[in-house]
Amino acid sequence: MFQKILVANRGEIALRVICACKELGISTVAVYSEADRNSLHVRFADEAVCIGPARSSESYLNIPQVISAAEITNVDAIHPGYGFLSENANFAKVCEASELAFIGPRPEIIEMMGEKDRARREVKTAGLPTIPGSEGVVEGEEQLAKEAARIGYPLILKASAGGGGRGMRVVRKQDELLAAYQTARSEAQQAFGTPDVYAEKFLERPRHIEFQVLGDQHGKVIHLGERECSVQRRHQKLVEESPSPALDAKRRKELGAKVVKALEKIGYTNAGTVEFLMDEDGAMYFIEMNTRIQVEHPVTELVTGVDLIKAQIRIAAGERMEEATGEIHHSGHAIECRINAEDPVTFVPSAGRITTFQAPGGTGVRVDSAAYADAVIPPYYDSMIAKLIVKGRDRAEAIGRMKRALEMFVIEGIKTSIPLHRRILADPDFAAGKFDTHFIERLLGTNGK
Ligand code: MV4
Repeated sequence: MFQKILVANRGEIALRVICACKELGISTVAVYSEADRNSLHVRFADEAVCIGPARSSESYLNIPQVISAAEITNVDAIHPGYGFLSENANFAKVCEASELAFIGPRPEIIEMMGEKDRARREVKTAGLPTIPGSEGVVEGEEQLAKEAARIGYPLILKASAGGGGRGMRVVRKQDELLAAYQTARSEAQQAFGTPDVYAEKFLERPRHIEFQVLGDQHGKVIHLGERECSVQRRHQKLVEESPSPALDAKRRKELGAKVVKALEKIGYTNAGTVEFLMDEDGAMYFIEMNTRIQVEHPVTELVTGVDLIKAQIRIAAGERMEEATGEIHHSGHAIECRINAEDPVTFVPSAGRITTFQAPGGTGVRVDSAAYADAVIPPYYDSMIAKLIVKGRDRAEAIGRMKRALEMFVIEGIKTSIPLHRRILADPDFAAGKFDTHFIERLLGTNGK
């Protein structure tokens, strides 16, 4: 097992990784930017190294600085958290070359899943259902016309190097096709440095459901059920839950088995998430795979009892996973609300000093946060300041528990999304589990703006 791990991240996830290390008896090294000197991840790590100015490109994204900090402190491994360097195949390669274990999948797998059209092809070959679409990248106008005729309308053009909602264009009729293709290519070139796009049939009102997986370095893959992530605004998830109200035990078992088989074929290791869209008829199709631990991992932890960060560390250290998928016991229902430092109406980020921070507790309530009274929220990073996660015996109990926890969460000095979450939890369609990815637009009576 590792003796010392460097945590290449900040905020709640850095603290979460430090917690797992402490429980495993592993020493920790925090890295921090000049804006994060007084952060809790710095306070609770055994050692801390300042790696640069506030701007992430000069600190948390600065590979030479992170590797130097790892070498100076003589760590065995690096946990990248989510965001920042977590899905950077080059960083994983540099770690390998520096004889530091990267706590995540192998670089070739990160690369494969980062090329979205390639990921789609690979998982399709490995047996997962994909949305009808082009065979890989659309190479030129001739192929575009052919693919569009085959797929039909509406269709969606997606940047191969995109993901998470960036670089997409919906095409509703043939006379828009060519212009959309050209715009999509130039936007992809601008944003990602490659113009490659692929095409899929566009699903109008999908639900977003994702499977959590773990793979060890001995060829074994398991899944830990799914998370429902349809409640989002502009591709930022607001509420996640497990299990999904839209999936029954039979379908979970069927699709879960396909996911496990596909990832064993691919040779997937460490934690990962396989994203699906579910159409109005309940059919599910692969869209993307994320090769990192995700923000919403706690809902899976609460319903399975598995500590996913510890699992990641053990797997990276070469341990074998003991349980099979069928030996993971699922119980109850978990919901997470992402609390952001932002205006609940305009969604404008709200940086500044937190004056009051009274987090709720009690039965079935977990708060993952690095915030505290008197902390200053800097304007440079993601606006998420806390995750409020609850567990109940069933969905109704979890909703009741979340409502009371939101009522008892007091944050003053900055604006937060807590009032928006209270509205979501009070909505009859949310309570009935009847929603899709357009739920927030309908709730706000806007198109998500
Ligand atoms: C789609 C789609 C409809 N049809 N693909 C957005 C994020 C990226 N992971 C994929 N996305 C979508 N892909 C087809 N063929 C609709 C979306 C989409 C979406 C997906 C998941 C969660 C929220 C979303 C919000 C708008 C659009």
